[in-house]
Amino acid sequence: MMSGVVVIGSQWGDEGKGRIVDYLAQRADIVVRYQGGNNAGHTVEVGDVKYKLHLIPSGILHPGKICIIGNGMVVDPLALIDEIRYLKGHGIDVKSHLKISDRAHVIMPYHKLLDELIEDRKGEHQLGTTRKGIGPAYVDKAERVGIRMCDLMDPEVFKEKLELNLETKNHLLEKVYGAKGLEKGPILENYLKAAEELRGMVCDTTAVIYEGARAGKHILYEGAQGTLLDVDLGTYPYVTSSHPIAGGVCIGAGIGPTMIDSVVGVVKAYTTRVGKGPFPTELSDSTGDYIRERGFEYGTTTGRPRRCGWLDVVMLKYAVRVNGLSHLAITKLDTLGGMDKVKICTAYEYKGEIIENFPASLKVLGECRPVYEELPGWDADVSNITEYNRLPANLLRYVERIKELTGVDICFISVGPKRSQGFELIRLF
Ligand code: 2SA
Ligand code: MG
Repeated sequence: MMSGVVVIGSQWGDEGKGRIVDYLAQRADIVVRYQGGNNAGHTVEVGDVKYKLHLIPSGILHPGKICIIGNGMVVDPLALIDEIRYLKGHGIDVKSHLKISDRAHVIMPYHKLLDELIEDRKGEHQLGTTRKGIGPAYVDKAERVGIRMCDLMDPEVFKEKLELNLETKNHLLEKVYGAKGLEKGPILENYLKAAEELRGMVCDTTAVIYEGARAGKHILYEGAQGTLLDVDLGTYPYVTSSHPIAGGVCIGAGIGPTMIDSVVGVVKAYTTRVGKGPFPTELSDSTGDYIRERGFEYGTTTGRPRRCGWLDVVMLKYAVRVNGLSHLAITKLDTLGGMDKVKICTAYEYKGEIIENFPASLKVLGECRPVYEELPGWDADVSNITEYNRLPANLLRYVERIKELTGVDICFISVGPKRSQGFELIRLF
């Protein structure tokens, strides 16, 4: 039996990680988020309720699990309080189960403002960020001027760090961006009030995880965004500022690699991307619209329509490699139903040559043309099938083909968002 299982996105995010985490969380004791912040949008359907989570691990939807916001995350305290209230409104008690790392960085109002101003100023070179202040907060962390949760918990330290930051941030806002600087008073008041509400949950989460692991507890690490949005290994600069890949778990949860037993890459049966940047298999036609409408491909956080395209195995094989994936979980196979043929991109054509390696250069990636393999499609409506053996043969053939092309075992497939619409093929916990 495994004790540390990682779930990451193998594409550009929105692969359905929330759904896979929700399923694995049944048998987990602790569920940990290790990077990103409320830029994430994890949708989980339980009964008639469609939960949208941004900061709190999806494991919170199962009673009794310990959920952790790891040190690698950037936390907007006001957004977190809103999310705690939202869940409370659905009868979910967060406060007694959530632990927030005292080392996690705090998203400040100037981070959000800068995210807006920097994006607007970039014009056509915009990244298409979620404008939640994620990038600027990680910049401050790397620049060593960030404010951490432990600082927020100490009014004196917080005030001092806020003053220091406002001096440089206001200079930047006023002199470089021609915006109005921010006042200290309201920030201090709102943030210190939030601090009191969160205080009971802030602790050294590395100890909770380590002691849990030593006691044989099952620990699930929940990635946000996806491999191709990783600041090191993604389609830079069209990436987020954190490490969604499996390697990010060690840093962002504060554990060693010996504590990870398996890494599940969540793969959507096709590809989507929200935000800018090259996308070789993008379908800017009626097939793309068909996928968007059937798959409800709109940003969970921003509502933006997602760009849709065929499954890209060149990209997926890259994700297999940089995450060391031990298993794949394939989601949203129902969305592709009702088509005569479905396609899988198995290589790229670049300047008349065939390449099978995902390129680093965005200029090269932008000029890559997908080479497709065609497979027969399956019925439009498969989401009411509850027995694996009754799934259409062509759907299973598609799944099998992904396994052959990647050389990775498939542990789970899903044909709908509900808990009953998933099939476990290999048990991890
Ligand atoms: P940011 O805000 O600095 O992290 O944006 C940088 C890039 O990362 C992308 N990004 C995402 N891509 C897919 N899903 C995300 N979460 C939300 C969702 C997004 C939404 O679940 O749909 O609602 O729009 C997510 N978060 C960040 C982003 O699009 C930029 O390309
Ligand atoms: Mg999402």
